[in-house]
Amino acid sequence: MASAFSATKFTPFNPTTPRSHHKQPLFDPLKTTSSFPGSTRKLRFTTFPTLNLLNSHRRSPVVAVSEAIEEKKLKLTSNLLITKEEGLELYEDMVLGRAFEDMCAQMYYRGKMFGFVHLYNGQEAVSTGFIKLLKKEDYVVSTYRDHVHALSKGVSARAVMSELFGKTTGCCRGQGGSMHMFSKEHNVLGGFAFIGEGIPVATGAAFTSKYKRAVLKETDSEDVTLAFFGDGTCNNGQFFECLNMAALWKLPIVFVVENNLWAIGMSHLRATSDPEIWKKGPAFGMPGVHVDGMDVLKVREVAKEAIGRARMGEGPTLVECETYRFRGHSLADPDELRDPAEKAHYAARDPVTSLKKYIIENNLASEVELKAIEKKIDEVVEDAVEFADESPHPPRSQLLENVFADPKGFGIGPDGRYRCEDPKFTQGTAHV
Ligand SMILES: Cc1ncc(C[n+]2csc(CCOP(=O)(O)OP(=O)(O)O)c2C)c(N)n1
Ligand SMILES: [Mg+2]
Repeated sequence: MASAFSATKFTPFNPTTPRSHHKQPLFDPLKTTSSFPGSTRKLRFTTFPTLNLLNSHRRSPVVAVSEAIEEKKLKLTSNLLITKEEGLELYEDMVLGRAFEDMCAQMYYRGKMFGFVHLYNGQEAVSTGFIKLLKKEDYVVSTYRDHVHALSKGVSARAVMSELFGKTTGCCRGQGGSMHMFSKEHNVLGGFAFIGEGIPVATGAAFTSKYKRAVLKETDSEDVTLAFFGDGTCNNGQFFECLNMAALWKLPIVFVVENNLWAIGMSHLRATSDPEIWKKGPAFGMPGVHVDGMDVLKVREVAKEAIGRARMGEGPTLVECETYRFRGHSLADPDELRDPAEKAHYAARDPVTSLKKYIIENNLASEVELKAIEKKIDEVVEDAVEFADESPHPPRSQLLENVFADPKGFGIGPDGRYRCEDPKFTQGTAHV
């Protein structure tokens, strides 16, 4: 059976080969427009002649992951890629993600949450397709759009909602808020507000796993790390540095790009020299794959192989999931910038509705069974809101806990007092 990655084999561009030997015709910026895979938009190249000459070699075909899946379909006795149990698990997780975020919007506008809140509606197939394949010990690193990654990894709706409400029962005791979901128990290493900030953290986690296995000889250590981040973040230096390190040290990590085509109000096509992000994998010596991020089954197929590679010690993979966010960048964004036709194009490909249709059409489960899941999830989300609402606020003293800097610069002791106020501090005998 062909590997989902087989089409990504890296043929290095040889700068000594005369350009006329390359198969692609010379690129004429005035005549050519090319569409980004799946996008309703056309790429518009700027007309700098030198730049275009440089770029003329790079229009290789995008990996058609779907072909690998088609092939698998043919070889299976039934036409199904998933069992009933798997299908229902995926559906439940995606419905949870969607219902949770819709409830967040309501609670935000009712003044129950503070600061920025970035919702994940539309991107559920990525979180579910990847995270539901993980073991508890595996790591997940997210961005500020992190609620659903935490939920998929098993953090309870109560703990995530309470965190959003700023309550003590939240997964960070109410101190992190929407952009900083963290759970030691579930190895969710955080949402990160600065873009790209989570990628080195994820690379560090993967390095730990590799170090345990290769140096400390802990042979049972085969944990995998998933780093989720957006298209805009791929223009950030940390992305490139970490791809390099991960490939160099063959780290057990999957870089999952959630390409929703926008970075706040900046179109991906306007911001990136080569919009096909997956191509940056082979540039660093790792497979790069483009997958339809609105189709949970396709995401899952690619995720299985990438996670499997990482677990087997075969190194990192870069996966670009083409997806779309159904709401504004954050709940403070009126979302007036994006073209209604583009929104409609992706709305018609809603990943939750698509999976439901697939399950019913393939007789995996009945409408009644799926309705029962939706009802159950509604109750889970209602319960999370009630729980969060009734939970206590943290005490004011919590503000000074876990603070690594203080106005005087020497730290705060366990008694809550400035260490520099301890008379022993200047004698060098204080316990710091
Ligand atoms: C280092 C840094 N620079 C700028 C910002 C402001 N900022 C917040 S979100 C964002 C866009 C990120 O877009 P993308 O990576 O595509 O993620 P998406 O929001 O689409 O999920 C920017 C520039 C930031 N948070 N951190
Ligand atoms: Mg984006």
